[in-house]
Amino acid sequence: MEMRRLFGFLIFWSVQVCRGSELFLWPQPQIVEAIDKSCHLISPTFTISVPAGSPKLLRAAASRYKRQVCTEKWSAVSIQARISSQSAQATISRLVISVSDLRAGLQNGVDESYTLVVSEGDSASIVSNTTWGALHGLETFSQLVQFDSQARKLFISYGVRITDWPLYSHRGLLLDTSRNFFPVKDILRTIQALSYNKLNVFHWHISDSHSFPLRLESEPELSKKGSYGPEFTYSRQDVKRIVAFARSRGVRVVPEIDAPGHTASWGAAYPEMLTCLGKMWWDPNTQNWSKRMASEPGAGQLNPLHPKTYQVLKHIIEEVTALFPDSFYHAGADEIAPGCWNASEELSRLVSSGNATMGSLLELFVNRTYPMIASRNKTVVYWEDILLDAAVNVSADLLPRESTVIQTWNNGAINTKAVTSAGYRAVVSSSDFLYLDCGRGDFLFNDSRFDQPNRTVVPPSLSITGDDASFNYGGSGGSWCAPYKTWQRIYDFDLAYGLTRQEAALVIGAEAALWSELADANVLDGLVWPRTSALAEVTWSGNRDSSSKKRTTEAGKRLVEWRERMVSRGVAAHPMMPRWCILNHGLC
Ligand code: CP6
Repeated sequence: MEMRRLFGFLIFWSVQVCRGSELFLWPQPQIVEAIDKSCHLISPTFTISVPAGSPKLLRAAASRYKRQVCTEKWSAVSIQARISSQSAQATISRLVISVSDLRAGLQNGVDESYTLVVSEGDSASIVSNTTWGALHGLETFSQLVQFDSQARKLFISYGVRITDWPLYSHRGLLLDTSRNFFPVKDILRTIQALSYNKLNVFHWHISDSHSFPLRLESEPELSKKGSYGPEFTYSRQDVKRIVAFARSRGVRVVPEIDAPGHTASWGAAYPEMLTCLGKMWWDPNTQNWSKRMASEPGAGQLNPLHPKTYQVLKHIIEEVTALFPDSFYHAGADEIAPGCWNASEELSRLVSSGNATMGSLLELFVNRTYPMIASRNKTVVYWEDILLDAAVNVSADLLPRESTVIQTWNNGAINTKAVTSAGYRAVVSSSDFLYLDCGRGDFLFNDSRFDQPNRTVVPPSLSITGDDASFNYGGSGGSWCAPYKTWQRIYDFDLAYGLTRQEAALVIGAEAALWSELADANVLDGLVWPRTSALAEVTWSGNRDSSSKKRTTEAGKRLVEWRERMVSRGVAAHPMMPRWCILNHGLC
């Protein structure tokens, strides 16, 4: 009897260590303590319990994640990492969530931390301060689970304690729904995937020069005339659905109605409030035809002297700030074209007589519109151009630092330094690292050199890159911001490069951006994932290991598996290598 017990004990220990106990978490948590590296089964009666008095969204999340865990189909593809069906002995039958403050709202800076323990008996636990931290804990828990397809059993890596919190409070993705339309279901899938990656901001670049897809009660003409058609619009109901879906996944929706530039689409309803609508214009300053930006139909710019401008904006701001509960409202103000305001006789006369400058015209616009937004209790987000554009900018005195956030996009890290050294909070969207649309040459343009008689080969001289450079169809998707930003480049990016400690503290986070001149729902997932996952880790726990070395190679091994897991969850993420490479080496 004694012998049998001892024998059993030895067998127990010999199979206790979990083959392939490597964890494949994304983003990597801040602190992972692997206590005994064993693996357990998920019990067939597995349940997740939430605190009494939990909001509906936490109860819904618990049942969503229970289903996610119990129907998991993914397991590590790498042979070395694959889990062994022999090694599990005990089961996990419960995940218990406790939250100290169930009422904390979803907003910038809310506590998102959590502690996840899977090492005590048959019960795992998540302890967090807020609902939002608990959601992250659930996601991490689900990533500990794998399915052994041979044994047909669910395994969980056991013996881990994870203590986790985000490095940056603002971690997002911009999606442009003006150049091409994205159906609601694709937006919902994207938001779902944001939450898988612990990203917490969906920056919705709703309108631009090409189309105005948002149906507003107070301004129905804008989308009626300015959208691509009724089937290419978002109703108020659509917006509410998107906002509620996002909130239940810990994702904020920040709306952007870009103005005063990038507004040609408004002109379909109200041509009188725009300058330089729908045509190229002669810029007397540069003595040249103005450049069209971002494949614009003519950028279109709101006339800061026209009363209609403020009447329409008042309606838009009132309705949009009410429709979107988030405390951030993005007001745009990027790429204001002096030539477009000069195209108006009234404006150019004012400027040439010395009674106005481009900057003072913008100040006029900001003085009228900023209070409309701030009075609705919103933090106003602007593109960096409002302060840094040499030709058209406003004096910093105009923008209160406590209620303004500046989103940078030019000049690598330099403009982030300019903005934060001026005392503003910054969201970093450097086009050199975070623009997902760059470096693809598929933009349709006319080039008669393709149509030569007897043309049978593509001579090396017909360089698409060279043509791209000479064709002015704007940045997005074309060569202007080439090359294509690889996941490695994104992962390698140091958001606060060259900043003092004080400046760096003003960087609240970053956003990857998908401008949609060359993107629609057909290619959405592949352009966004897994590259935005790279940013997710950079903003959640950083791109360095504990000895401050960049951890790109290690991250790559996890990211390859994370890409597979995202695909198994219905996100059509771009492949990173041939499956052969994942199977045999983990890397090729
Ligand atoms: N649209 C708007 C765009 C861009 C910006 N604003 C853009 C500019 C340059 C590149 C990519 C995108 N298409 N409204 C700049 C913030 Cl390379």
